[in-house]
Parts: sequence; C-alpha cells; structure tokens
Amino acid sequence: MVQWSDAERGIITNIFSTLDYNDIGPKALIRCLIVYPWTQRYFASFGNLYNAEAISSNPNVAAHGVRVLHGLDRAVKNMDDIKATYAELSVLHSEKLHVDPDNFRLLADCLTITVAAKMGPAFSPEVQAAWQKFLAVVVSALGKQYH
Ligand code: ZNH
Repeated sequence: MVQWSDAERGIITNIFSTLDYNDIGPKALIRCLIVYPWTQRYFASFGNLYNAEAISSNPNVAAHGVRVLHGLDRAVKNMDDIKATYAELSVLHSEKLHVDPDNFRLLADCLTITVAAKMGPAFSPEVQAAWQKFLAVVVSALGKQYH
C-alpha cells in the first residue's frame, strides 16, 4: 500500500483546493492532444480536432478536460485507497473506451507541466515530488483493470 506523509497530504490537498479546474483541465487535455496526436483517436465524437487551433477552441475538449480533473478529486479524497476508488473507471477505460493505458501517463505529464507553469516558483522540488507521486498512483490505479 502507498504511504503518504503529512507533508505530502498537505501539498496535494493544497494544490487541489486552489486549482482552477476550468483553466487547468482544458489546458492539460489540449496539450496532450497536440503533443501526442495519437491520443486524438479516442475523441472522434468531439468534432473538429484538425489542428492545434481547432483543438484549443473545441468546447467538447474543454469540457472533457474539466471532467477529468473532477475525476481526480475522488483520488484526493481517497488517497489511502486510490486503487479501489478507480476500479470502475479503470474498467470503463479498458473495456468500453479501449484507451491504451500508456496514455494515462502522457496526460499526467501534460497535467504536471500545466500545473507547474501556473504555480511558477511555488512548484518547488518538494511539491513536484508529492504531485508526481500522486499522479503515478492515479496512473497505476487506472491501469489496474486491464487484462
Ligand atoms: Zn478518461 C471518460 C477520467 C485519462 C479518454 N475519463 C472519462 C470520465 C472520467 C475520466 C471521470 C467520464 C467517465 C464517465 O462518464 O463515467 N480519464 C480520467 C482520468 C484520467 C483519464 C482521471 C487520467 C488522469 N481518458 C484519459 C486518457 C484518455 C481518456 C489519457 C485518452 C487518451 N476518457 C476518455 C474518453 C472518455 C473518457 C474517450 C469518454 C468521453 C466521452 O464523453 O465519450
């Protein structure tokens, strides 16, 4: 089981309590779709993803970015059992959406970059360490139900 120090818990809770979901969520997903274009294939129903400009102004992409961040809320509230918290979401991504689990890490990296850019100097090495540990646990949990 993953162990969290009080400092790590504080850092994660703190970031999420001040996070602007409507800004960070869309930016992270937009970045993922542009930097790793093969991730676009899962969003065929979202309409025009023709180029970076289209992706950046696509309202379905923005809305989904916000939804993914709200999905992370559940991990923040259940830090001691992220695996069970995401069991159902993992099954959905595996069996219904057929999302290659490698993509979870790519989106997590885009999220890290987006949060770091927003926080600036406050994204210290200690904060980065806790943040990346948190996302690594999330990514692992989302990949758990793949067979
Ligand atoms: Zn995902 C969906 C979360 C990643 C793709 N997602 C979803 C949802 C959620 C999530 C919450 C909703 C569900 C329901 O409805 O129930 N994701 C998430 C998270 C993550 C993710 C948390 C990480 C971090 N995804 C992802 C990726 C991808 C995806 C990476 C690809 C690339 N998702 C997806 C899809 C969907 C989802 C496609 C569906 C959409 C619609 O709307 O249809």
